[in-house]
Amino acid sequence: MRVSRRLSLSLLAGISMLVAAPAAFAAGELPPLKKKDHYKVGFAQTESNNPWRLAETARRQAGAKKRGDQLVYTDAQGSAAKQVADVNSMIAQKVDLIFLPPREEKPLVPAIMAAKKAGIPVILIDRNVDQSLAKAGQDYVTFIGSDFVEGGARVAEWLTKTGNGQAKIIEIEGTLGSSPANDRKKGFDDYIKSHPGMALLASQSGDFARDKGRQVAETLLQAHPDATVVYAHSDEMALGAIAAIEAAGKVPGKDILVVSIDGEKDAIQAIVDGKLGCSCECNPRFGPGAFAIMARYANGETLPTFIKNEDRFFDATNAKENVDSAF
Ligand code: GYE
Repeated sequence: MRVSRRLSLSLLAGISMLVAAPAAFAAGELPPLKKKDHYKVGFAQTESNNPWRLAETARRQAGAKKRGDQLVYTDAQGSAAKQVADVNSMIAQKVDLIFLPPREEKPLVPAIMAAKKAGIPVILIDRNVDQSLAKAGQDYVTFIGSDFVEGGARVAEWLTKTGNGQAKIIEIEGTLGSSPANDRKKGFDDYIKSHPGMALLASQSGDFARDKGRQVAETLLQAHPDATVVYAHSDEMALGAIAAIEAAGKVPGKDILVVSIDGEKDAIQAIVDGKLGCSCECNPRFGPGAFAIMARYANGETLPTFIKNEDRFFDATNAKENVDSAF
């Protein structure tokens, strides 16, 4: 039998495609997740130095256990470079899917692309990436988390109302280049821009950590003795700032009003104690929910590009009854 040259060429091309591209999906299309009873799932945590991260990890472990899935867990210990290496090692271990909170918006993009190329779907949780470099629904499945712009704006609105539109503010930002830090700043700063009495004196990163927050607050309070407010992008940094205010011989809640985000137990207690003004919740307990979303994806459902967590808001009116249930 004589096979035409054209046909044999296209057969060859077909075979080489099969060899070169193990993933059976077109460029720009997401890798599918096969329906299985149990999965091997990667979870590449950013760091474990605060209650928010610990609560998130615990819930993800609980979610895996509930479904009988195997969880491949890594902790990047505050390094985006290690987190990239962690994702690459999960790819080499052929996990079925990766849950990833990208520590910063840009450095994790190549790791997301590598997973896609290997045919492993990625679900971003709690932090997002730069949308000009990687896109939900195209490069990764979806982003599950809080609306950080809204969170920053909610704190700004509470502060504006509480202070009758007057404040001299020091802002302690989260991890530089991370989506919650970028967006919490945007939401807050944009809101106060339309209120001329709300002045932003200085803004600096405290890396979402209590001790760094304390150090930054100490420096900025010294440089701006007229400050009346500290806005911290996380409760841990707010608690650090409260310590710095007290060390400077001032009274948090009286001389300087501190406001923040997360809703962790120590912060809600600080509201009860009158040291913290408010905290907009950022719920870390969405482990089981994320696994349910993974199952929907395996069922072939097209998911929205952003799956938003609903967050509460704590101040003196409701802190007491919420201390015990907080993380
Ligand atoms: O608010 C902060 C944590 O990425 C949304 O990271 C999360 C943030 C959270 O370290 O406290």
